[in-house]
Amino acid sequence: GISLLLAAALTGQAQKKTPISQPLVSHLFTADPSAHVFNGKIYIYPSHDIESDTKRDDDGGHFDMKDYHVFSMGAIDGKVTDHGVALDIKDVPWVSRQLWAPDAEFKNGTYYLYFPAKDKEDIFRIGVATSKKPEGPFVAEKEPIKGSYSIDPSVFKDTNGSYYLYFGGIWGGQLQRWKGNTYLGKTDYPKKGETALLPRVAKLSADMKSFAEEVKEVKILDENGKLLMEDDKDKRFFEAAWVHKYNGKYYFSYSTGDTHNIAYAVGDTPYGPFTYKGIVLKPVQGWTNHHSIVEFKGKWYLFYHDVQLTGKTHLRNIKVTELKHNSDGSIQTIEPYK
Ligand code: FUB
Repeated sequence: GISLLLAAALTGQAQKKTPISQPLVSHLFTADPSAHVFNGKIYIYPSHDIESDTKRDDDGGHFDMKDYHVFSMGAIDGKVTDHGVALDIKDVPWVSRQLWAPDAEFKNGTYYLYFPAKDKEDIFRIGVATSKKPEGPFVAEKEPIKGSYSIDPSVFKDTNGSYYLYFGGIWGGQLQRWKGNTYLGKTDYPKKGETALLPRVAKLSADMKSFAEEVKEVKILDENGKLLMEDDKDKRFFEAAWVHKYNGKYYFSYSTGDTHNIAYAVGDTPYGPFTYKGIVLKPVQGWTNHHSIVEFKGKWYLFYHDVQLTGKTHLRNIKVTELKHNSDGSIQTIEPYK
C-alpha cells in the first residue's frame, strides 16, 4: 500500500480507482442517463457524447453533441439494447448546436422526449419531440417550448397524473442570464453573501408540449429553513435536476457542479420547498456528475456516469448501481469507487 502510493506520487501517476460498477455500453460514449420504466423494461435517455473539433471552454463548448440514442434493458444486469438514432440535430429546425441532457415521459399512447439545445441566437431552450414508441424515432416540434430556457429538463409524473418539467443549469447552462423568467442578455451571478440561483419548475399542459403555468423557482432550504447561499458551493443547485417520490415525499436531487456532488433535498409537494438532506453520489471521475433515480421490480437504482472508458471529461459512459433509502427516508450516500 504505502510503497505503491509513494511510487505513484514519485511518478506523478494518478491512483487507479476501482469503480463499483462497469459502463453499460462501450460502443458509444454516453452521459446524463435519464431512466424510466415503460412496458416492464428500463429505457435510458442519455446524452450521446462525441469527439469534435470544438475547443474546450468554461461554457462546455466541447460538449458538442449532435444526436440521441435510446437504450433499453429487461433486467439490471441484462443485455443493453441500443435502438439507434432517436433524434438527429439536423431534424430540429430551431437548433444550432449542443444537444445536452434529455429526458422522456409517456402519456396516452405517446412518448415525449424533452431536450435542451442552443437556438440560432446561441440561447439554450428546451425542445420536445414525440413518438409512438419509447425508443423513437422522435419527431421534434418546430419551435422550442414557449417560455423555456436553460438546460437539463427532467419530467416527473406525479401519482395523481400531473406532469411537471424541472430544468436549469448555471455556467454553461446559462441560468445566470435569467432573472425570474426574463432574459437579462448578460451574466448576473449572485455575489458573496447572496442566495444561490434556483432551478425552475412548471406543470405541463394536457398536450405535454407547453407550460400550463408561469415557470416558478424551486426553493432549496437549509435545515433552518433558509435558502441555500451562493457560498454553500458543496450544497447549492448547479444542474441535473431530478425528482422521485418515495413514501409520499418528493425528493429533488441535483448536481452541485463545481463541487461535483449529487445532492438531494426533500419536500411535501412537487413545487417544494425542498430541505437539503445530504449527498446521493460523491464525485465521479470527470468534471460532470449527472444522474437519475428509478424504481424497478421493487428496488431503487441510481443511473449515473463517469469517464472510466476515456479519462476525458466530455467522453463519458453511463452506469447503474442500487440506491437505498433508510427507514427514516434518508438516502444512503454512494461512494462510486469504494
Ligand atoms: O452533457 C452536457 C451537460 O453536462 C449536461 O447537460 C450537464 O448536466 C452536464 O452533465
